[in-house]
Amino acid sequence: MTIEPIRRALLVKAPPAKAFSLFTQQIGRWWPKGRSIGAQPHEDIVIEPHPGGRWFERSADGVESDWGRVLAWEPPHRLVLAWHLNAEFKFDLSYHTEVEIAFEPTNGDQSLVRLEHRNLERFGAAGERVAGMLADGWPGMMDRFAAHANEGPAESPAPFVVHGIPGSPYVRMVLLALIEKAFPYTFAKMPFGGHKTPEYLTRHPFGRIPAFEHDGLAFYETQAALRYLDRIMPVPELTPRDPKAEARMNQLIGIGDSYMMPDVSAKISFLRLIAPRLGIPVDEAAIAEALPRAKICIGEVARLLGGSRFLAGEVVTLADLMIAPHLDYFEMTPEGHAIMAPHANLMGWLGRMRDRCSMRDTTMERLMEG
Ligand SMILES: N[C@@H](CCC(=O)N[C@@H](CS)C(=O)NCC(=O)O)C(=O)O
Repeated sequence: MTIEPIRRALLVKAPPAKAFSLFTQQIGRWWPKGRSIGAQPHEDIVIEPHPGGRWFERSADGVESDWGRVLAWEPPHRLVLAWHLNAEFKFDLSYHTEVEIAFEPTNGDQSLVRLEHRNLERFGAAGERVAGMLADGWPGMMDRFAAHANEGPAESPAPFVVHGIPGSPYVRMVLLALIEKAFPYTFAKMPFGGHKTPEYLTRHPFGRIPAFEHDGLAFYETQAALRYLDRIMPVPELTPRDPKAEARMNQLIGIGDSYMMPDVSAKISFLRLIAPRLGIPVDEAAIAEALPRAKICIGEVARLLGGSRFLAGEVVTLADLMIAPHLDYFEMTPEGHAIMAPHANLMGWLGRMRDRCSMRDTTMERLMEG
């Protein structure tokens, strides 16, 4: 027997990135007090921002009561939660129904937010009864969320502006961080060559991209932007708390900036992927000259990754966001593919990174479209 999922769709006056962030980071504020499972009303409700993360409430006396786990964390489009509450609304890992929330852009900076609570037959004999309770409960919850999103909470951040050119790995690194954090942003796209105009050189006297503006601050240097974003929007945390993992992250960021950029990206990827689009002749000697150093870069990143899921451990950090754009493009070149393919661990990591919404939304083609 299957039971029809509970579905609810509504419009909120916020683009998907903001709606996603309000849903996940402020759930403790819009979820009604007293409609939770702990002995005391909740003080906060937390959805940890990564697959496998906990979904739980915390009461004023610090007691945490689990609700479920994060199955998919794909800001700004999709969130899937495992609801591990049984028919009596008690945490029980043997009960597993799924709640999916999708955020789609609509006209005029609004989002269509669709919720589906499915697999209700897994409640067994209690399925119809629980489905009835959920069918009564979810609309009110979603209305509360919409009211919260539509009020435009005072602390809604000013949008972060990125000036740059589609296809630049460094521009992509910042866009990745913004999307991972569901932070509102504007991509001020320039044509190729725009970074050498007198107007742009006032933003970035070295004539590199990207350059940034946020809330009265104008600056450049990608690491500075990523570290700034990680301070002003600490969820999800992209800097490990463990000093050794942080050292590993910083080492990889250094490898990216000092060794990978000049040989892998500025030479091989640029000449193979960008130069032909711009009618720039491909300097084969420059590629051949860069290859031995590119091999060292790849060997080192693969060695440091080892058996971990991500570059500085089991969760994504700034290192992943700063290396993935270099290696996504490099792997598309024949030389890059040949160097990377033998490193199964690195290819597995690249696959995990390419599966993320942030990577899919920032391909050269996607950025050129918008
Ligand atoms: N250190 C800079 C590096 C930025 C950079 O090298 N950007 C490249 C594009 S990915 C660029 O501007 N290249 C154009 C040029 O060098 O003229 C940062 O971290 O932002």
